[in-house]
Amino acid sequence: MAAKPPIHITVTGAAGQIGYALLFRIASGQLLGPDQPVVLRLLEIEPGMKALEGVVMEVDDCAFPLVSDIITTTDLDVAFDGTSWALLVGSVPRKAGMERGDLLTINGGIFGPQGRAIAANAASDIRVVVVGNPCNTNCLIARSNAPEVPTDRWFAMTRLDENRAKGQLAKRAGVPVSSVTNLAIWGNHSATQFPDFANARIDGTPVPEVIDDNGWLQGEFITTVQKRGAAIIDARGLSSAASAANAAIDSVVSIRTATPGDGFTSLAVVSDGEYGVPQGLQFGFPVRAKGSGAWEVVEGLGHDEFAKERIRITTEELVAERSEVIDLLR
Ligand code: NAX
Repeated sequence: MAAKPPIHITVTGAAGQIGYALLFRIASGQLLGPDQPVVLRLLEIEPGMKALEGVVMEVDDCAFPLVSDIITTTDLDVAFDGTSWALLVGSVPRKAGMERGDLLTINGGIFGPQGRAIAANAASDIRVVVVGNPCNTNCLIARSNAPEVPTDRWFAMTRLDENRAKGQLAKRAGVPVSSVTNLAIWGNHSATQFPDFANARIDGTPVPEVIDDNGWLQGEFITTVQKRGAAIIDARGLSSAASAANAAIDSVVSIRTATPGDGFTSLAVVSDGEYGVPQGLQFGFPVRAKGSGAWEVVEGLGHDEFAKERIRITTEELVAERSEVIDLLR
Protein backbone atom coordinates (compact mmCIF):
# COMPACT_ATOMS: atom_id res chain seq x y z
CA MET A 1 0.00 0.00 0.00
CA ALA A 2 1.31 3.48 -0.88
CA ALA A 3 2.31 5.59 2.12
CA LYS A 4 -0.13 8.34 3.07
CA PRO A 5 0.96 11.91 2.28
CA PRO A 6 2.51 13.56 5.35
CA ILE A 7 0.51 15.83 7.60
CA HIS A 8 2.21 18.98 8.82
CA ILE A 9 2.23 19.61 12.56
CA THR A 10 3.48 22.85 14.13
CA VAL A 11 4.85 22.94 17.64
CA THR A 12 5.76 26.34 19.10
CA GLY A 13 8.25 26.61 21.93
CA ALA A 14 9.60 23.33 20.61
CA ALA A 15 12.91 23.54 22.49
CA GLY A 16 11.21 23.95 25.85
CA GLN A 17 10.46 21.33 28.46
CA ILE A 18 7.08 20.33 27.07
CA GLY A 19 8.40 20.42 23.52
CA TYR A 20 11.13 17.99 24.51
CA ALA A 21 8.59 15.57 25.91
CA LEU A 22 6.16 16.06 23.03
CA LEU A 23 8.18 15.85 19.82
CA PHE A 24 9.33 12.27 20.23
CA ARG A 25 5.81 11.07 20.86
CA ILE A 26 4.47 12.90 17.83
CA ALA A 27 7.33 11.55 15.72
CA SER A 28 6.66 8.00 16.87
CA GLY A 29 3.04 8.14 15.68
CA GLN A 30 1.20 8.67 18.95
CA LEU A 31 -0.52 11.86 17.81
CA LEU A 32 -1.89 10.98 14.40
CA GLY A 33 -1.49 7.21 14.27
CA PRO A 34 1.15 4.59 13.48
CA ASP A 35 0.77 4.80 9.69
CA GLN A 36 0.61 8.59 9.31
CA PRO A 37 3.83 10.31 8.12
CA VAL A 38 4.39 13.76 9.55
CA VAL A 39 6.33 16.92 8.81
CA LEU A 40 7.38 18.68 12.01
CA ARG A 41 7.39 22.47 11.79
CA LEU A 42 9.12 23.74 14.92
CA LEU A 43 8.92 27.38 15.98
CA GLU A 44 11.26 28.97 18.50
CA ILE A 45 12.49 32.42 19.34
CA GLU A 46 16.12 33.18 18.53
CA PRO A 47 17.53 32.31 21.99
CA GLY A 48 15.90 28.87 21.75
CA MET A 49 17.23 27.96 18.30
CA LYS A 50 20.48 26.38 19.44
CA ALA A 51 18.75 24.11 21.93
CA LEU A 52 16.23 23.28 19.21
CA GLU A 53 19.07 22.15 16.95
CA GLY A 54 20.05 19.66 19.64
CA VAL A 55 16.50 18.41 20.00
CA VAL A 56 16.27 17.90 16.25
CA MET A 57 19.55 15.95 16.30
CA GLU A 58 17.97 13.65 18.86
CA VAL A 59 14.79 13.22 16.84
CA ASP A 60 16.98 12.40 13.83
CA ASP A 61 18.87 9.90 15.94
CA CYS A 62 15.67 8.04 16.71
CA ALA A 63 15.29 7.25 12.98
CA PHE A 64 11.51 7.46 13.28
CA PRO A 65 10.12 6.05 10.03
CA LEU A 66 7.10 8.41 10.11
CA VAL A 67 9.10 11.65 10.08
CA SER A 68 9.24 12.97 6.50
CA ASP A 69 10.85 16.29 7.30
CA ILE A 70 11.69 18.64 10.16
CA ILE A 71 11.67 22.40 9.68
CA THR A 72 13.00 24.72 12.39
CA THR A 73 12.27 28.41 12.21
CA THR A 74 11.73 31.69 14.00
CA ASP A 75 9.41 32.84 11.19
CA LEU A 76 5.69 32.52 11.86
CA ASP A 77 4.78 32.22 8.18
CA VAL A 78 7.16 29.30 7.74
CA ALA A 79 6.07 27.67 10.99
CA PHE A 80 2.39 27.56 10.05
CA ASP A 81 2.75 26.98 6.30
CA GLY A 82 0.37 24.21 5.27
CA THR A 83 -0.04 22.99 8.83
CA SER A 84 -3.02 20.92 9.93
CA TRP A 85 -2.32 20.81 13.66
CA ALA A 86 -0.81 23.71 15.57
CA LEU A 87 0.21 23.00 19.13
CA LEU A 88 0.92 26.39 20.68
CA VAL A 89 3.16 25.59 23.61
CA GLY A 90 5.68 28.45 23.72
CA SER A 91 4.76 31.37 25.88
CA VAL A 92 6.27 33.62 28.50
CA PRO A 93 5.94 32.27 32.03
CA ARG A 94 5.00 34.49 34.93
CA LYS A 95 8.07 35.90 36.64
CA ALA A 96 8.42 37.34 40.13
CA GLY A 97 6.80 40.75 40.37
CA MET A 98 4.73 40.28 37.22
CA GLU A 99 1.02 40.94 37.57
CA ARG A 100 -1.44 38.60 35.90
CA GLY A 101 -2.46 41.52 33.66
CA ASP A 102 1.18 41.96 32.51
CA LEU A 103 1.34 38.27 31.74
CA LEU A 104 -1.85 38.43 29.69
CA THR A 105 -0.61 41.42 27.71
CA ILE A 106 2.84 39.98 27.03
CA ASN A 107 1.34 36.75 25.81
CA GLY A 108 -1.18 38.66 23.76
CA GLY A 109 1.85 39.98 21.86
CA ILE A 110 2.70 36.37 21.03
CA PHE A 111 -0.70 34.87 20.35
CA GLY A 112 -2.19 37.69 18.26
CA PRO A 113 0.50 37.44 15.57
CA GLN A 114 0.40 33.64 15.75
CA GLY A 115 -3.35 33.71 15.15
CA ARG A 116 -2.86 35.96 12.12
CA ALA A 117 -0.09 33.73 10.76
CA ILE A 118 -2.29 30.66 11.19
CA ALA A 119 -5.10 32.32 9.25
CA ALA A 120 -2.70 33.33 6.48
CA ASN A 121 -0.73 30.11 6.10
CA ALA A 122 -2.32 27.02 7.62
CA ALA A 123 -4.08 24.20 5.77
CA SER A 124 -7.85 24.43 5.41
CA ASP A 125 -8.34 21.67 8.00
CA ILE A 126 -6.22 23.45 10.64
CA ARG A 127 -6.90 22.72 14.29
CA VAL A 128 -5.16 24.57 17.09
CA VAL A 129 -4.49 23.40 20.64
CA VAL A 130 -3.13 26.07 23.00
CA VAL A 131 -1.03 24.80 25.89
CA GLY A 132 0.98 27.93 26.76
CA ASN A 133 -0.47 29.76 29.74
CA PRO A 134 -2.77 31.49 30.41
CA CYS A 135 -4.03 29.05 27.80
CA ASN A 136 -7.75 29.92 27.66
CA THR A 137 -7.17 33.60 27.07
CA ASN A 138 -4.14 33.04 24.82
CA CYS A 139 -6.40 30.86 22.70
CA LEU A 140 -9.10 33.53 22.69
CA ILE A 141 -6.55 36.10 21.49
CA ALA A 142 -5.24 33.83 18.71
CA ARG A 143 -8.74 32.85 17.62
CA SER A 144 -10.01 36.41 17.52
CA ASN A 145 -7.03 37.39 15.36
CA ALA A 146 -7.90 34.66 12.87
CA PRO A 147 -11.55 35.29 12.02
CA GLU A 148 -11.08 33.36 8.76
CA VAL A 149 -10.58 30.13 10.72
CA PRO A 150 -13.83 28.63 12.04
CA THR A 151 -14.22 29.06 15.79
CA ASP A 152 -14.65 25.32 16.37
CA ARG A 153 -11.03 24.71 15.36
CA TRP A 154 -9.61 26.30 18.51
CA PHE A 155 -8.95 24.48 21.76
CA ALA A 156 -7.17 25.31 25.01
CA MET A 157 -5.85 22.47 27.09
CA THR A 158 -7.69 21.37 30.22
CA ARG A 159 -6.87 17.72 29.70
CA LEU A 160 -3.98 17.68 32.15
CA ASP A 161 -6.41 18.79 34.84
CA GLU A 162 -8.84 16.06 33.79
CA ASN A 163 -6.13 13.42 33.95
CA ARG A 164 -4.95 14.71 37.33
CA ALA A 165 -8.50 14.60 38.67
CA LYS A 166 -9.07 11.08 37.39
CA GLY A 167 -5.85 9.98 39.07
CA GLN A 168 -6.93 11.41 42.43
CA LEU A 169 -10.39 9.83 42.28
CA ALA A 170 -9.01 6.45 41.23
CA LYS A 171 -6.50 6.47 44.06
CA ARG A 172 -9.14 7.38 46.61
CA ALA A 173 -11.60 4.73 45.37
CA GLY A 174 -8.90 2.07 45.00
CA VAL A 175 -9.74 1.43 41.34
CA PRO A 176 -7.67 1.58 38.16
CA VAL A 177 -7.67 5.03 36.61
CA SER A 178 -9.39 3.62 33.51
CA SER A 179 -12.51 3.08 35.69
CA VAL A 180 -12.95 6.86 36.03
CA THR A 181 -14.82 8.51 33.15
CA ASN A 182 -16.85 11.63 32.33
CA LEU A 183 -14.66 14.05 34.24
CA ALA A 184 -15.26 17.60 33.07
CA ILE A 185 -13.00 20.50 33.94
CA TRP A 186 -15.16 23.61 33.85
CA GLY A 187 -13.81 27.04 33.06
CA ASN A 188 -10.29 28.33 33.25
CA HIS A 189 -7.07 26.30 33.34
CA SER A 190 -6.12 28.09 36.55
CA ALA A 191 -6.68 27.80 40.27
CA THR A 192 -10.38 28.58 39.76
CA GLN A 193 -11.07 25.58 37.52
CA PHE A 194 -13.84 23.26 38.67
CA PRO A 195 -13.16 19.52 38.38
CA ASP A 196 -16.72 18.20 38.28
CA PHE A 197 -16.72 15.11 40.45
CA ALA A 198 -20.52 14.92 40.69
CA ASN A 199 -21.00 14.15 37.00
CA ALA A 200 -17.94 11.90 36.85
CA ARG A 201 -18.35 8.15 37.10
CA ILE A 202 -16.45 5.20 38.44
CA ASP A 203 -17.25 2.06 36.46
CA GLY A 204 -20.45 3.80 35.38
CA THR A 205 -21.61 4.81 38.89
CA PRO A 206 -21.66 8.51 39.89
CA VAL A 207 -18.52 9.30 41.87
CA PRO A 208 -20.33 10.55 45.02
CA GLU A 209 -22.03 7.13 45.30
CA VAL A 210 -18.65 5.40 45.25
CA ILE A 211 -16.66 7.92 47.29
CA ASP A 212 -19.12 8.73 50.04
CA ASP A 213 -17.19 11.68 51.44
CA ASN A 214 -18.53 15.00 50.25
CA GLY A 215 -16.10 16.87 52.50
CA TRP A 216 -13.15 15.34 50.68
CA LEU A 217 -14.71 15.74 47.23
CA GLN A 218 -15.60 19.40 47.77
CA GLY A 219 -12.38 20.17 49.64
CA GLU A 220 -9.11 18.29 49.36
CA PHE A 221 -9.91 16.68 46.01
CA ILE A 222 -10.54 20.00 44.28
CA THR A 223 -7.61 21.81 45.85
CA THR A 224 -5.24 18.93 45.06
CA VAL A 225 -6.20 19.13 41.39
CA GLN A 226 -6.11 22.93 41.33
CA LYS A 227 -2.70 23.07 43.01
CA ARG A 228 -1.10 20.03 41.40
CA GLY A 229 1.03 22.18 39.10
CA ALA A 230 2.50 24.03 42.09
CA ALA A 231 3.09 20.74 43.95
CA ILE A 232 5.10 19.42 41.00
CA ILE A 233 7.20 22.58 40.83
CA ASP A 234 7.82 22.22 44.56
CA ALA A 235 8.95 18.61 44.23
CA ARG A 236 10.78 18.68 40.90
CA GLY A 237 12.02 22.25 40.81
CA LEU A 238 10.48 22.43 37.33
CA SER A 239 6.92 22.61 36.11
CA SER A 240 5.12 19.59 34.74
CA ALA A 241 6.33 18.69 31.29
CA ALA A 242 5.90 15.02 30.40
CA SER A 243 2.37 14.95 31.81
CA ALA A 244 1.55 18.17 29.94
CA ALA A 245 2.89 16.70 26.70
CA ASN A 246 0.87 13.57 27.35
CA ALA A 247 -2.25 15.65 27.87
CA ALA A 248 -1.62 17.50 24.60
CA ILE A 249 -1.45 14.16 22.79
CA ASP A 250 -4.61 12.98 24.58
CA SER A 251 -6.37 16.21 23.57
CA VAL A 252 -5.57 15.80 19.88
CA VAL A 253 -6.54 12.13 19.90
CA SER A 254 -9.83 13.04 21.59
CA ILE A 255 -10.57 15.71 18.98
CA ARG A 256 -9.72 13.41 16.05
CA THR A 257 -11.63 10.34 17.15
CA ALA A 258 -15.27 9.88 18.09
CA THR A 259 -15.82 9.78 21.86
CA PRO A 260 -17.16 6.35 22.77
CA GLY A 261 -20.73 5.97 24.06
CA ASP A 262 -22.08 8.70 26.31
CA GLY A 263 -18.62 9.69 27.49
CA PHE A 264 -16.93 13.07 27.23
CA THR A 265 -13.54 14.67 27.68
CA SER A 266 -12.38 18.07 28.83
CA LEU A 267 -11.40 20.77 26.38
CA ALA A 268 -11.68 24.53 26.53
CA VAL A 269 -13.68 25.49 23.46
CA VAL A 270 -15.54 28.56 22.26
CA SER A 271 -18.69 29.14 24.29
CA ASP A 272 -21.91 29.39 22.37
CA GLY A 273 -23.72 30.28 25.57
CA GLU A 274 -24.04 26.72 26.87
CA TYR A 275 -24.78 26.53 30.62
CA GLY A 276 -25.14 30.32 30.66
CA VAL A 277 -21.45 30.90 29.93
CA PRO A 278 -20.96 34.18 28.03
CA GLN A 279 -20.61 33.65 24.31
CA GLY A 280 -17.14 33.74 22.86
CA LEU A 281 -15.18 32.85 26.00
CA GLN A 282 -12.71 29.98 25.55
CA PHE A 283 -14.22 27.88 28.29
CA GLY A 284 -13.53 24.44 29.73
CA PHE A 285 -16.53 22.25 28.95
CA PRO A 286 -17.36 18.56 28.69
CA VAL A 287 -16.89 17.84 24.99
CA ARG A 288 -17.96 14.90 22.87
CA ALA A 289 -16.17 14.40 19.57
CA LYS A 290 -18.10 12.97 16.66
CA GLY A 291 -15.11 11.87 14.56
CA SER A 292 -13.28 13.74 11.78
CA GLY A 293 -12.77 16.72 14.07
CA ALA A 294 -16.43 17.64 14.67
CA TRP A 295 -17.51 17.99 18.29
CA GLU A 296 -20.22 19.30 20.57
CA VAL A 297 -20.45 20.58 24.13
CA VAL A 298 -22.33 17.97 26.14
CA GLU A 299 -25.48 19.65 27.38
CA GLY A 300 -27.95 18.73 30.08
CA LEU A 301 -25.54 17.89 32.92
CA GLY A 302 -26.97 18.84 36.32
CA HIS A 303 -25.21 21.09 38.81
CA ASP A 304 -26.01 21.60 42.48
CA GLU A 305 -25.52 24.96 44.20
CA PHE A 306 -21.91 24.11 45.06
CA ALA A 307 -21.05 23.37 41.44
CA LYS A 308 -22.93 26.43 40.17
CA GLU A 309 -20.96 28.67 42.51
CA ARG A 310 -17.67 27.15 41.38
CA ILE A 311 -18.58 27.60 37.73
CA ARG A 312 -19.65 31.19 38.43
CA ILE A 313 -16.25 31.97 39.97
CA THR A 314 -14.21 30.52 37.12
CA THR A 315 -16.48 32.21 34.56
CA GLU A 316 -15.95 35.56 36.26
CA GLU A 317 -12.21 35.07 36.10
CA LEU A 318 -12.32 34.39 32.36
CA VAL A 319 -14.58 37.40 31.79
CA ALA A 320 -12.07 39.54 33.70
CA GLU A 321 -9.18 38.13 31.65
CA ARG A 322 -11.06 38.92 28.46
CA SER A 323 -11.56 42.53 29.53
CA GLU A 324 -7.85 42.84 30.33
CA VAL A 325 -6.91 41.86 26.77
CA ILE A 326 -9.81 43.53 24.99
CA ASP A 327 -7.40 45.75 23.01
CA LEU A 328 -5.73 42.64 21.57
CA LEU A 329 -8.97 41.15 20.24
CA ARG A 330 -10.26 41.74 16.76
P1 NAX B 1 9.69 26.28 28.77
O1 NAX B 1 10.04 27.64 29.31
O2 NAX B 1 10.54 25.11 29.10
O3 NAX B 1 9.61 26.35 27.17
C1 NAX B 1 8.94 27.36 26.50
C2 NAX B 1 9.65 27.54 25.18
O4 NAX B 1 8.90 28.47 24.42
C3 NAX B 1 11.07 28.09 25.30
O5 NAX B 1 11.97 27.26 24.59
C4 NAX B 1 10.97 29.48 24.69
O6 NAX B 1 12.16 29.84 24.00
C5 NAX B 1 9.81 29.29 23.74
N1 NAX B 1 9.11 30.52 23.39
C6 NAX B 1 8.86 31.61 24.15
N2 NAX B 1 8.21 32.55 23.44
C7 NAX B 1 8.02 32.03 22.22
C8 NAX B 1 7.43 32.53 21.04
N3 NAX B 1 6.93 33.78 20.99
N4 NAX B 1 7.40 31.74 19.96
C9 NAX B 1 7.94 30.50 19.99
N5 NAX B 1 8.56 29.98 21.07
C10 NAX B 1 8.59 30.74 22.17
O7 NAX B 1 8.17 26.04 29.20
P2 NAX B 1 7.37 24.66 29.22
O8 NAX B 1 7.58 24.00 30.52
O9 NAX B 1 7.65 23.90 27.98
O10 NAX B 1 5.88 25.22 29.24
C11 NAX B 1 5.34 25.87 28.12
C12 NAX B 1 4.01 26.51 28.47
O11 NAX B 1 3.06 25.51 28.86
C13 NAX B 1 4.06 27.48 29.66
O12 NAX B 1 3.28 28.62 29.33
C14 NAX B 1 3.39 26.72 30.75
O13 NAX B 1 2.81 27.58 31.71
C15 NAX B 1 2.35 25.96 29.98
N6 NAX B 1 1.72 24.82 30.65
C16 NAX B 1 0.43 24.57 30.41
C17 NAX B 1 -0.25 23.50 30.95
C18 NAX B 1 -1.69 23.25 30.67
O14 NAX B 1 -2.24 22.33 31.26
N7 NAX B 1 -2.36 24.00 29.81
C19 NAX B 1 0.45 22.56 31.88
C20 NAX B 1 1.92 22.62 31.78
C21 NAX B 1 2.51 23.98 31.55
O15 NAX B 1 2.58 24.64 32.77
